[in-house]
Amino acid sequence: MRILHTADWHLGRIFYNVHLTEDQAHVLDQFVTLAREERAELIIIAGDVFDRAVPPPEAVALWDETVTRLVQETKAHIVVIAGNHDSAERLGLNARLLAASRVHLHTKISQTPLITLEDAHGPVHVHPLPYAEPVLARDRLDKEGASLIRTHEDVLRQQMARALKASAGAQARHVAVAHATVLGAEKSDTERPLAIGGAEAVSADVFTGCHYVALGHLHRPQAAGADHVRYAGSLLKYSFAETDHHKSVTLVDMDAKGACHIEAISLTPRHDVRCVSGSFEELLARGEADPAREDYILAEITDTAPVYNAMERLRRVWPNLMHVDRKWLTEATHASNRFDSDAVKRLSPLELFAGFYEDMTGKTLAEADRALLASLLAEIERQRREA
Ligand SMILES: [Mn+2]
Repeated sequence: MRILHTADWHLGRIFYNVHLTEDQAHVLDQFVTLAREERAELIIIAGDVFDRAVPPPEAVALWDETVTRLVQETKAHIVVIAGNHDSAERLGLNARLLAASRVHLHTKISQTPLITLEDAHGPVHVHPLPYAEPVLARDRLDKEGASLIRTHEDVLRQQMARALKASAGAQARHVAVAHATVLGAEKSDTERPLAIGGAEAVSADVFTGCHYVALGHLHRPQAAGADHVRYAGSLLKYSFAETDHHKSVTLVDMDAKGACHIEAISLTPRHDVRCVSGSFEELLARGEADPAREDYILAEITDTAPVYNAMERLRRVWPNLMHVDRKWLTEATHASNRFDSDAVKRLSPLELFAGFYEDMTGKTLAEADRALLASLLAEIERQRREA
């Protein structure tokens, strides 16, 4: 069976005030072409289809267009699960009707986690395991409280047990689809944490008995513990923490016994996401010579002297400059944290401001400015008392 595995589309994502819908449409067009040309039999989207529970209309339209094209232009079954960013109810709209059109939307944990497909070698059992909070899973799967579900791993163990029970006795190949943090994989700061302090991590052995595990949630394409337990990674680079990722989708050829040949295939984004660092003058020159000036750029300026209007001036060379970091300012801010909080509380607003001014400019606040500030603070205090 030929499987095309992707995840974390985050349709409707806004990146520094830029709606990424056109960027997403650009790679999804390539994705549909790839699915058609590679003759995928099973297309898996492993959660976080949308970036938000209530996605903007243009994101919904892009989803509608892409799913319709996948159905019309391929013969594949399309299996979709909900991730932690998706609304189970909204993503699951018309799920029972769409199943007849080869679109299998598994967004609710109460759905039976089994779709049985056939290829030339026999059946393949696909187990979609949508994301659910432990407290919700306990309510839906464990009403009598017979087995306590406390962690994300407990949820997935319970989901896998139901999946294997539903396909009991079948000597078949199994594919699981899940949205989770599986041990042995590397996070990238962009994924919204599922729980505090590592409690979200799931051992890969919950998927024992599966021949391929199609994962979503972590944005870097990678294997988790074993080659056949794999994150496809996100559709695009969704933060400046992901600049070194090689985004791809995963093409899997599963043989008669369930052994998988795995290949990562890159799609070409409309804009790359990059960081550049140097003095303001260096960056201006580098931008002039940049063959990819339309990319999404974060610029770190190393100058210590103030640079007037850096953002606007750098945008003349990089029109999609998203943010300017001033290295010295960031470091100065860290240095100013040397005040412990008790000491800060004992300082008057005037002393606090004078300290801040000195940290930022390297100069002491002039006596005239100090007097002006004192009178302003007194006026604010007087108005506050009268209010
Ligand atoms: Mn996620």
